[in-house]
Amino acid sequence: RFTASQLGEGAVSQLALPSQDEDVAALRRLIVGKLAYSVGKDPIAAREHDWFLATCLAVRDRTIERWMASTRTTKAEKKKRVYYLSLEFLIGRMLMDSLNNLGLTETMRAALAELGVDLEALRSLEPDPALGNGGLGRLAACYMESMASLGIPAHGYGIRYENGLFRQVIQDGWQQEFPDTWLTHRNPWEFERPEIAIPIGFGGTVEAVHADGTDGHGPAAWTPAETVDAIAYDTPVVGWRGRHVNTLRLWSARAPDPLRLDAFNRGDHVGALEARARAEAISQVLYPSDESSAGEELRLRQEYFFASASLQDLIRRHLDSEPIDTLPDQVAIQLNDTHPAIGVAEMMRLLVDVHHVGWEKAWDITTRVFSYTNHTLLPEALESWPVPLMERLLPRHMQIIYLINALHLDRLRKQGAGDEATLAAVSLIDEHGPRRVRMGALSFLGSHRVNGVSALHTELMKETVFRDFHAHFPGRIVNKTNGITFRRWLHEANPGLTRLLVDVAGPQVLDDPERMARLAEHAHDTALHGRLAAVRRANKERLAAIIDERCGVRVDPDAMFDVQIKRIHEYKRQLLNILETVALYGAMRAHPTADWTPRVKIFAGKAAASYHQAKLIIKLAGDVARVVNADATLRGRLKVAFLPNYNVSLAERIIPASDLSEQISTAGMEASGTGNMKLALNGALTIGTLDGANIEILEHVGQDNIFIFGMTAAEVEARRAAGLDMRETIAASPTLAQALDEIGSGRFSPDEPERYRGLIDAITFHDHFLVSADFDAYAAKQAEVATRWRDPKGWWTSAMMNISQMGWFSSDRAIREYAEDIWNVPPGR
Ligand code: 4GP
Repeated sequence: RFTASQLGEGAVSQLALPSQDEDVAALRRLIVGKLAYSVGKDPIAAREHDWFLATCLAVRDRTIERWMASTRTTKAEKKKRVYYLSLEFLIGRMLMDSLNNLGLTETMRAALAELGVDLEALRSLEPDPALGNGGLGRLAACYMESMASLGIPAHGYGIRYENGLFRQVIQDGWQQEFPDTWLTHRNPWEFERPEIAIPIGFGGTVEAVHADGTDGHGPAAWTPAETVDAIAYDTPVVGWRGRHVNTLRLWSARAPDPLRLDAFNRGDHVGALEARARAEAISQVLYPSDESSAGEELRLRQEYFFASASLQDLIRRHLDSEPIDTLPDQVAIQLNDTHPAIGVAEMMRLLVDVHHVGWEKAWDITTRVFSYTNHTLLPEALESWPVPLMERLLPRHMQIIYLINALHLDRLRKQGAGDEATLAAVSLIDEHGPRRVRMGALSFLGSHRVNGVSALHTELMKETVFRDFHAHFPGRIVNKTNGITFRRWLHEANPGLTRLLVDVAGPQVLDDPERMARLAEHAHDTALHGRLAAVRRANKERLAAIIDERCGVRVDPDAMFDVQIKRIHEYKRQLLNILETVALYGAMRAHPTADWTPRVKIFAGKAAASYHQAKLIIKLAGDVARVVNADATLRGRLKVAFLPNYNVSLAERIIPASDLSEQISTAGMEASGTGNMKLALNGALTIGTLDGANIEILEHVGQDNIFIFGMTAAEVEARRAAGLDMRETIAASPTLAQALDEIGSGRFSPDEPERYRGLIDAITFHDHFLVSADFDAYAAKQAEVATRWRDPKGWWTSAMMNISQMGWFSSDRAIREYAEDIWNVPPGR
């Protein structure tokens, strides 16, 4: 009933930019030129990968003039710049994103077709740069895109990891980690800047310059024992409609001397390279966020390396045209979590020691420039560094931190906050046990604004980790609920839905997502339901093919696709979902002829390499999948699939094909979530707890269009205080008891019946994540979901309501809020 174009063949940008695209022939000539002169290949000999490189280089060419124009305007108009410091940028593939934002997708498709090359084939050749672990890194990427789209002059600063997040392979049900070699075929998007080599020091000694009368506030001379160069690599980030282009500058570590020639000539070939290997290790691997002590020193080296390089770089840029004291008028620096927090001390060092600014003035500049985003309340993620490590690696910074701390505590004492317990709570040094520097406290003190990423999370920050800071610095903590870029997560990922929106709300919807609200007026229109269902169906067929290919599982695209995609973590409670799957399976076997709603349970996500329990949960998902998928009595009405190697491009395939979005974290633990937004934007209904941004999604879509269950954050707190032995709870729920018993007794792991005993015992005797406590509420909600599915009119009405109300969750809205309340820059178009 629907045309190919309604179902999403072809690019969305074409709708808005029908004629101004440059012509196909010019683009074709450009590609052939790139192939010859930059890749060095004759078209008759070129392989697909050569065409890929030539195409990317051609697209990159199309951004250059706009890039330079953007920079020129920023300079000429002395616009304030935003610097987004992040150890992670989970940018994903860039070809389709750039084409889409430049309005060139269809022109490119035609140009390549004339050359006998298929754009879709090139799209899948692109490596997916995984320079981040999860939500925090993906948020940084969405924000970079939105800042460019809004025309806010911005630079992202991070590390150019040779190896991003590991590639996940499931072998025998277990997760295995392999290096992710995204750079082997060269990266066509970046410009290497070997001339920008910024020296970064480590270790060594410090001497006061004029010790007399400065009370420790004066400059010091630091002589590092070791120096590593930070080399810049720049990638243009093009905004929507190509109007503005910003820069993502990633640093690569290089040893100043490639080898020790004397050692090499003596025959010690490996020893000659040792210093180099040590230096370059800094940008070798993305650090696994959930690990703590192993390789602690390398992590600190990474953090200081990129923070120092970025600050030196931005100060140099500022001093090209301005004196140092106008820095806060021209520069806003956002710390993406505490990873760049050492930047606060580094800024003080650069100002006081290098640029000869007095201490007070330097502190004033620092706090006006910096602001800090917190992304998690999990204690293991709140960074702190052992004082002896800091003293050895960053001796001058340790002095500076002591002085910041002394002045801060003095000020509080003067204000009458004398009691030592309070002072200990807000000290930069944690004195419980071996002394450590608290990076959250340093970030807080060094910033004029500290933000959480959802309304609930921000309130919890005020009540928990930053309670004492909040009491002394009221007003500093603000909320900035996360957002997602609709260019990638709607226009590119779901062209069929985008066309529908354009038809209903007009092409302006592509620029103004709040216009999606117009869809609400048509929420009951059954013809539109049909069209939405057809778009979803086409997306599900594509996903079904992927599931078949990667998991060897055949699924029915007419079944409900029930999806949980995110890092594997106990607080995210994939286990709750699996338990309910086991319970459902039991019920289906008990009543095989009942009228069950067909479901496909889809999981994807990586576990931190050292996180045993999370890896066991992956194994369990696989074990349950094997048994369920092989059970013919179900007649295909329940299938379970764990899709390996979850990454940005897989998310782009799964999300538009999802019917049900699982957002079931223990309340109070998921800071915000952004997958929840992506799924709702694409019309999936959410089953979720009152956690993170789920609460705000509920407020937008209304309680009839979302399935909320379970304990609130306050109830979780109370329950934890009352004790976590769940034997009574389990005894009161026969369904739960049976599911636990089946897993614990080896029904799904006959080869090793005791495999899950520990997992089940944990839930039974010390259920920190309250899986048991929320099970019945969750299972009951799932039954409601199944009933709603059987009423297509009700289901699609809710889906339309979800889509229509998601405009607010655009990262453009979030960035405008940062611009106004935090950075003090004009909020852009
Ligand atoms: C994540 C949070 O877990 C997630 O709720 C949030 O949406 C996201 O940051 C972006 O703010 N945190 C991390 C992390 O990824 O490494 O702490």
